[in-house]
Amino acid sequence: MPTNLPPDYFEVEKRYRSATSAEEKIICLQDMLSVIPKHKGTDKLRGDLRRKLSKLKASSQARKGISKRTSAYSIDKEGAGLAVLVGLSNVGKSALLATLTNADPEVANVPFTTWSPTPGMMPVENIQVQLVDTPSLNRDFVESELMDLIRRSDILLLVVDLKADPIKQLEETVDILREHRITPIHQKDQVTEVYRHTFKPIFVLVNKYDDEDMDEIFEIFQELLEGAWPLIPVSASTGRNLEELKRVVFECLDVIRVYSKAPGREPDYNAPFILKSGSTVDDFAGKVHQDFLQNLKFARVWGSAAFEGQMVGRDYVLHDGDVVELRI
Ligand SMILES: Nc1nc2c(ncn2[C@@H]2O[C@H](COP(=O)(O)OP(=O)(O)O)[C@@H](O)[C@H]2O)c(=O)[nH]1
Ligand SMILES: [Mg+2]
Repeated sequence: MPTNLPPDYFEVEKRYRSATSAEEKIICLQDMLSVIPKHKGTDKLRGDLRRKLSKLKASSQARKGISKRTSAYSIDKEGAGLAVLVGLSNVGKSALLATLTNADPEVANVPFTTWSPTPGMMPVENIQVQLVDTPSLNRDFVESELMDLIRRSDILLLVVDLKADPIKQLEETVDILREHRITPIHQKDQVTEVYRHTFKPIFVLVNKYDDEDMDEIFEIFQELLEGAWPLIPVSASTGRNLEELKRVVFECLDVIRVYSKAPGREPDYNAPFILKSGSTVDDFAGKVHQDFLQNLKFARVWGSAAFEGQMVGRDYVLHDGDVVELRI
């Protein structure tokens, strides 16, 4: 690296390193090239940058040919929330998706078997949560679309392998995410430029916690981290602790299940409406049908109400498990 580069160059280079889209990278590379002084000492660097630039331009052109819809990453949100499995290779992301959902991803003891994201639906109590398996993170090649998917998610499940230096894996995974300004929500107060970051609830799934033989190793791992991370030890192979994982995911989504009921009829407990915690009768009416939202006179509530079938107004705050009869 030539030593006599102007400070502007390093500014742009920093932007380049944290750029997440090809377009952004192209702009940064062009800026870098424009601020580098042209002399013998910078020939090599300029050559490298030009090569990177033309490669990026070619691939972004090729991508523009395909419509955005066909991208494997344009996964439509379904169910009560979106949880994304991320981590280095071979930690068991695909194995977890396979045991937790109806999806059937390829699981293999070779690095980088998964090349595109695979969604599945994970039943949690009586709702479905969307779970997506992703290509293993690799510092040398991070797809911007993967980072976008992570930004769209409700929960990140960062998977590490308890049998293979989980501390190092955790650090490396977090570093890669941080390079893309994706920060765990519990570390928000450690960040100065808050507006530049996307904050996500992140849980560390400590996989391959197959049986009691792994308890001690897990305890050591836990002690070394000194409570800095919310950990959930699990095993995709034996199913150990997967119920706890589901419970945590459900709790983190911070949703309530509300059941609709027609006058004189029983509610359908298999088909809850999913609302954010703190939602009101009005929010519920909007989910059921626009007609209800516009013409609602009152509602009756069973569950959280002072007594069964109490009449409530539009701004009544609902609770998980409430049964609501909307009247127009
Ligand atoms: N012992 C054990 N092995 C596992 C577990 N989960 C996955 N594996 C193995 O780890 C390897 C990598 O799994 P895979 O799901 O493909 O990892 P990915 O690269 O993160 O998707 C495979 O050989 C799996 O059989 C687990 O809970 N316990
Ligand atoms: Mg995989």
